[in-house]
Amino acid sequence: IGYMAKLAEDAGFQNIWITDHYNNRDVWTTLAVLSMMTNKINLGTGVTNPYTRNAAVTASSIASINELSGGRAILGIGPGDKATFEKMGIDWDKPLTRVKESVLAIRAFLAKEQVNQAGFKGAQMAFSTSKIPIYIGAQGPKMLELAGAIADGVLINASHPDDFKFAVPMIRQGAEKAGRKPEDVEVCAYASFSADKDPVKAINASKIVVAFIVAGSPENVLERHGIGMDEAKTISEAIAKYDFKSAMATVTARMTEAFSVSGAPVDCRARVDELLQTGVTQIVVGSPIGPNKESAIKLIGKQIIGK
Ligand code: F42
Repeated sequence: IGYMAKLAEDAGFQNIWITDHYNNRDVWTTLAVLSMMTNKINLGTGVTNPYTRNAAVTASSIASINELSGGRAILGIGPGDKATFEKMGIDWDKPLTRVKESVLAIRAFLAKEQVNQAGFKGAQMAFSTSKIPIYIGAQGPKMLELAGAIADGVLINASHPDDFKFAVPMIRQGAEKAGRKPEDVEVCAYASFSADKDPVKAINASKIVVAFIVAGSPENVLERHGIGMDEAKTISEAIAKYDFKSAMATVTARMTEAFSVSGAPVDCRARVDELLQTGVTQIVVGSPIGPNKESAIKLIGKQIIGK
């Protein structure tokens, strides 16, 4: 991962976002290593949550990464992944309230204030840090509005302009209601991205990721992209049986178009431009990146970022 991070930094990427799922590699260990192996790229949690980690501990962790990296840390935090919480025996109680209270508490911790909110009773950090931006991972209308009201940025799991035509006005509404300028909130498209010189290879590489997105999408999102519940059900059933081959075979062109930015660099660049027109300000190159990650990072640097 250190090698890939350095490659991304050299290719001109500005931020690295590391996911937080209990069953995958630990986000803080990874960010600590990346802090030491990179020089200028920003490093963020994309995204952690207030259920598996206490907000005071999260404040200490992100402040430590900020110190290790020379001020390059960004905290991404969201309500978390419901499916994994069920398996961990964690109650997903009032996620909106929980994210809001945690963001405000973490901000207070990072300002070295004594914290007496969100259940804390006078807790306080013993060390100071420079300002760390806080981004919220959001999908639902209320979470998007909350992000507009209190966050420095919002990370949205989507790849198609239509999803941002829905999301951006909600973020702006949240910002305006809170008396902020909409442009104070960075809008990041956390996209499933796949680039290759050969567009067919690029699209094929995105299919397994797209299959999981289709299976996990709510009905209104599928409807927005003209995908039937029956089609999604076929894919979910194949995934439930670990039959990934059938799941991928059932992924249609409409699905890859809706749920990924994939193709030759020129196709990806055209989609990036469309996304930027909806009010998106940052594109996150998410899984799979490309059929070959290493060459895709270089290709994206040269032919997409550099254009
Ligand atoms: N989740 C992870 O666990 N790990 C990751 O690495 C990760 C990355 C990531 C990146 C981008 C991104 O957009 C999301 C990402 N996620 C990741 C998922 C994220 O944590 C959330 O699961 C995802 O964004 C879905 O959240 P959501 O914005 O749809 O919010 C949920 C909670 C929701 O239902 N929101 C509703 C809404 O309209 O926004 C509001 C619900 C509400 O109002 N609840 C009330 C409250 O107080 O919370 C209570 C209502 C009641 O009656 O109890």
